Amino acid sequence: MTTTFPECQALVLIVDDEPFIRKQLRLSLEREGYRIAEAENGREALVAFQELHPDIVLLDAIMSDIDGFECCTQLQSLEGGQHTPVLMITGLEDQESVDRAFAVGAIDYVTKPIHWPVLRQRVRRLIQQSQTQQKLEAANRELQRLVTIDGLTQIANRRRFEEYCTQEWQRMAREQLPLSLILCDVDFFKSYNDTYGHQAGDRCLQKIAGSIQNTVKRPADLVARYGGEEFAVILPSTSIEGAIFLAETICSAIRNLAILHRNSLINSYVTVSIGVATETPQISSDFQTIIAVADQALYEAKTAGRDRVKF
Ligand code: GH3
Ligand code: MG
Ligand code: MG
Ligand code: MG
Repeated sequence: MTTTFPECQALVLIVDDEPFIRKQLRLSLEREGYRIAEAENGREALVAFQELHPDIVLLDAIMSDIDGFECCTQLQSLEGGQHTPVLMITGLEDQESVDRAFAVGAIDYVTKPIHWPVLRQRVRRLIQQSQTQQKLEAANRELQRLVTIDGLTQIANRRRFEEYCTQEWQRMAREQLPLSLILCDVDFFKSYNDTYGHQAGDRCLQKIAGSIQNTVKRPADLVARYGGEEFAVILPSTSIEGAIFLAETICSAIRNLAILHRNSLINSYVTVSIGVATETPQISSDFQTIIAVADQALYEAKTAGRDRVKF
């Protein structure tokens, strides 16, 4: 009884200079349901690999022009090359050839004449392993995203903020450039929740996060949710003047969102208070000092009447 494998939609690239071998491989693997592409030398294989992104490469060792070993070496440096299993199928049985095949990146090795039931299982297992590996890597990337993004506002979370702050603080110390920090706190937000409900409060935070993110243009600048209704912007290589300008832009952008807040004690809309700090770090120091300075400025913005920037 022949079973068809579930991963059979996979594309197999067969590379061999002997047409008869290619034909045999094609027929037996097509029977399993795999899709097949062929190349008759190393050069063609490299082109086909880049165009077709196969799930596995079955590679002959001895071929004219680029041989299997050289081909395998070059495959590793192509996009997706590290993730695609290469199975060497060759008449060479000596230890040196086997060692060399593994050294250049082949993941498995079978010798000719081909033992078909074994080849079938090897191909199947290599494709399965590679698919599992890719799912795992995708899951890891998603996990990495989830641990650094705030679920409510979809901007960086506190963890990411601290990570990035540490990194940029050290970079600015090395390059002796100023790092600026903006701390932004929503005014009378407790009473906003009390007036409109917690869900409306959540939507308000989403709008504010989006608005801050929109005002920040440089890829190196990071907008983060620093606490409940507090946001932070890290601005590497930015002077105090640049940071104040951006803070003023954020302050008026939030005011101009015109989110109604009838119990605000200063006007009828949601506003924010902002503290700004700039420092050219010393190698031995850490970023807590700049946070303390920005926090103090934020406190001054609050006590001076809110809806404003202090530094
Ligand atoms: P101030 O102008 O002095 O900043 O007054 P405030 O009311 O904003 O300050 P306070 O720190 O007393 O209140 C912050 C409020 O933010 C309290 C808390 O319920 C609310 N808050 C924090 N996180 C969230 C959240 O994720 N969703 C909602 N809806 N509210 C939040
Ligand atoms: Mg050959
Ligand atoms: Mg607060
Ligand atoms: Mg507040």
